[in-house]
Amino acid sequence: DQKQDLKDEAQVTGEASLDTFAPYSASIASSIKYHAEFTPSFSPDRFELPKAFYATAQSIRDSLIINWNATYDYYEKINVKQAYYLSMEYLQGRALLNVIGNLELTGAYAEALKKLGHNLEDIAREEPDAALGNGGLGRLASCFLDSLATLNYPAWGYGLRYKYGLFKQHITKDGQEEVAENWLEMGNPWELMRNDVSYPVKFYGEVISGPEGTKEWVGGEDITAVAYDVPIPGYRTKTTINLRLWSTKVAPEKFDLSAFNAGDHAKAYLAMKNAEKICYILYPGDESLEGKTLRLKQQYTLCSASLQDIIARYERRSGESVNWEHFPEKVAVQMNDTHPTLCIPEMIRILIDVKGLNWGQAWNITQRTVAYTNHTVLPEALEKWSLELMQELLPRHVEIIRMIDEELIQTIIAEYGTEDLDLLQEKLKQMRILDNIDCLKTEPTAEEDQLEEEDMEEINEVPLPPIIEPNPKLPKMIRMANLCVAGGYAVNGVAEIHSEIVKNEVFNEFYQLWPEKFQNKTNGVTPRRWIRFCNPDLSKIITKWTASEDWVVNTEKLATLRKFADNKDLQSEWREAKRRNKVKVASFLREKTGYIINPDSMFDVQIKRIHEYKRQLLNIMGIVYRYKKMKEMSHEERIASFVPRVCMFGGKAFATYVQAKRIVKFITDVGNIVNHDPEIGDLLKVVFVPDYNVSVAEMLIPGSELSQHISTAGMEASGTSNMKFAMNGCILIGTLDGANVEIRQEVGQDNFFLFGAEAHEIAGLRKQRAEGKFVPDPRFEEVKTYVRTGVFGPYNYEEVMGSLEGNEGYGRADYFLVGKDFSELHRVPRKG
Ligand code: B1N
Repeated sequence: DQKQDLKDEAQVTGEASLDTFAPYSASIASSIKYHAEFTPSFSPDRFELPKAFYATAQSIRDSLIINWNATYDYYEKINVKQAYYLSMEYLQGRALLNVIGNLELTGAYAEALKKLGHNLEDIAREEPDAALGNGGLGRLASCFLDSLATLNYPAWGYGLRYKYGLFKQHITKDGQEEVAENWLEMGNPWELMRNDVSYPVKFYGEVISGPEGTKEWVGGEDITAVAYDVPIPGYRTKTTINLRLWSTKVAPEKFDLSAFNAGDHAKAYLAMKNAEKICYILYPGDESLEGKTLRLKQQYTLCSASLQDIIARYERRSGESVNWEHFPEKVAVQMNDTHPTLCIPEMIRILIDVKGLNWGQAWNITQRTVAYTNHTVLPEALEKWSLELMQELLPRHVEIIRMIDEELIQTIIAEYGTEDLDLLQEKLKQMRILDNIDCLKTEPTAEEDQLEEEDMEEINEVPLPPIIEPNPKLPKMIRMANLCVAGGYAVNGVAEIHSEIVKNEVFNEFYQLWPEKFQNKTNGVTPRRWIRFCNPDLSKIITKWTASEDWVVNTEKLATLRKFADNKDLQSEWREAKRRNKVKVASFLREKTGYIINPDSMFDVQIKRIHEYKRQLLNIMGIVYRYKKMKEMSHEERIASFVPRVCMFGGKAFATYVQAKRIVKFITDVGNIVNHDPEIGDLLKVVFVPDYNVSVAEMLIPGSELSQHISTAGMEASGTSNMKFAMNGCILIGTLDGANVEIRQEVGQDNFFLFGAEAHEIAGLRKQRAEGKFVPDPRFEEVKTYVRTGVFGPYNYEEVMGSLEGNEGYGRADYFLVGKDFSELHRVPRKG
C-alpha cells in the first residue's frame, strides 16, 4: 500500500523521483546480479548487453512465476469456466517494459539498472520482438491476452512456438528482401518449458472399424507436442494468465535407434527433422491462400494438442465424476479465424473415439463449446482445403467432416423442404461444407448401422437430398468457414460494418438459417502497451488532467479531457509531448534510412501490411501529384502553398505477392528522387521505414500527426492501428471502412478526414470501371503519365500503372478503385 501511495503521488504530479523506489531497487539490483551469475547463458566476465537484458528479464520472471502459479492454483481450486483462445498467430512484440510496467516496477527497475551502470531503455531495446504473427490478426490476439489478464478473466491462449518468426525486411535497391528471423537464438527468458506437458499428435495412417461401430485411427506418423508456457501478467493485478505454445519433436519411441546403430544416421534423423520442421516457421501470408501440407500439419498440431490439454484439464477438475454434458459450462473455445477449424472435428474425434460418447452427444457438446471469429471477407483469404490432401493426412477427420456435412444437409432440407428444388440446390451449393462432392450417403454411418430397423425407417422418411453431380474437372474442397459456422454457437465480425457484411453478404444463407448465431465484437487494443507504456509523456499529461490513472484500465475516462480541450496549458503540454516524440522518430529514421527529416514538418504515416486493398498505391500516387505540382511552381509559390510534410510508409509484403513488392519498390524510388531534390527541401519527404514491426509501431505512432486508413470501402474488416493512432492524439484520414466508421463517431466528424466511395457503391463502380464507362480524373491521368516518363528511375512501372487501367494484361482493371477515390483526395491544400 505504501508503494501504491507513493506511486499514485508520483503519477499524478508527473514527477516521479527515482528515490521513491530506493527500497525496491536495491533488492532488484541484487536479483539482477544474481541471475547474471547463476542463470548462465553468457560468459561470466562482463555485465554488458545483451547479458544485462537477459539477467534483467530473468529477475522479473521470478515474480511472474509466483503470480502464474497462484492464478493457476486458484482456477484449479474453484473449477472456474475457462475461455481458450486458439490462434495460429500471436504478435507479442517485446515484453520487458510491458511486464515491469504491469507490475508497476518501472521506476524501481530504472533505478536498479542505473546502480548497475545501465539504462532501462537501452536494456529494453536489446530484446528481439516476438513476431509469431503477420499483422492485425496476430496483434489482436496479443492485445486480447493483455486485456483478459488485466480484467481478471480466467482465460488462456494457445498457439505454436515457431522457431522463425515473421521475416525481417531489408530494403535494397531492388525493393524488399526477406531475411530469416531467428528470434530464439539467444534464448527466450519469458518461456517456461513444461517437460511434463506433452501430447501425441498423429498424421496419415488409416481408420479401422471396430466390432461395435467403434473407430480407431492407427499407423501413420506420430509426433509429440511439448508445451512452452509464456506468463501474461495483467496490469495492477496478481492475475497472470498463460499463453501455451506448442513445439514439436519426434515421439520418443519413433527415434529409430536400430537404424542409428546400424550407421544409417540419415534415416534416424529423418523422423526427427520431420517432426521438428512443423514448428520451424510462421507462414508469412496475410490474407492469402496457401494450401500446403505443412500448414495443415501446423493447424492440426495446434488443435489436437490444445484440445487434448483442455479435455484432460476438464477431466482432472471434474474429479471422480466426469459429466461430458457439462463440458460447455466449463470450457469455451474461441477460434481466431478459420485457421484452427480442425478443433471441431478433433473435439468430436476425442469425445467419440477416446471417451466413448456417441455421435449425437459429441456433436451437441462441440456445438455448444466452440465459436468463430471471422476477420476477412476477401474471397481469396477464405480457407479451403483439398479433400484429397485432408483425406491423406487426417482420414478420421474427413469421416467426421462428412458427418457434419450430412447433418447440415438434413437441417437445410428440414428448413426449406424439397418442393422448390432450385431453391434447395442453391442453398446446398452455398452452404455445404464439402464443395463439389456428392452428398448422397453411399453407405450407412457407423451409428446408423447400430440402429434398430424401426429407427432406420424413420430416417429414410427424410427425403434424400437432390444430387448435384460433382464436376470431375474441379477439385473437391472443404470450406473451413462453413464448417466453423455450422459447428460453432457464435460467429462474429470484428467491426460493425464488417459484421453487417458477414450477415448480409458472405454468410447470408447461414444468417437466414441461424440469425441468433451472428454477433459483432468490434476489435480493441490494449491501452497499456499502446498509450501508457509507449507514450509516457502523453500518459503523464492525461493522468494529470483527468486527475487519476483510471483511464489505463477504463478508457471511457479519457472523455474527461473533453472539457479541457480549449485549455491553452493542456494544448501546449500536448504539443510539447508530440514534438518530443517526433524528435525520437526523426532520430530513428536517420539511423535506419540515412534521411534527415525536420521534426517540425507534419508527420503523415501509413503503416500496415502492403496489400492492394489497403491502397498504399493511392497514397503514393497522391504524393507524386503533390510533388509534380511543387515542381511546377516558383520557390515563393511553393513556400506559400505547402505545409512541410514527411510521408512515411512501413509494412511487409508477402514474399510471393509480386504486385505488393512492386509497390514497395515504387515508394522507395519516389523517396529516392524527392528526398534528394534541392528544389523541394523540407517541403516533402517520402520515407519507407524498413522492417516495420510492433516495436517500430510503438515508436512511430506517438510521433504521428496524420495517419492513413484508406482501404477500398468494405474490404478492411476492422483495422486496429487506426485505434492506436487515435489514442495517441493523431488525426485520421480514411474511408468509411472497418472500425474507421466507429472511430469517427467517437472522435467526431470534425476530427476525421473522410473521403472515398462507400461500401454499398463499390460493386456498381467496379462494373462501370470494367465497362470503361468511368471517366478518370485528369489529375490521375497526369500522375500516371508522369510516372511513365521515368522520373523515378529506370524500373519498369508499367505493371503498377497498368493495374490502374482497364487493361486486361495487368492486374484487375483497377479493382480497388484507386482512380475513383483519387479525385476526392485534395492533395494540394493552400496554407492556412
Ligand atoms: O485481422 C485484423 C483486422 O483488424 C484487419 O482488418 C484484418 O485484415 C486482419 C490469413 C489473415 N484478416 N485476415 C487476416 C491473417 C493471416 C492469414 O494467414 C488471414 N488478417 C486479418 C484483426 O481483426
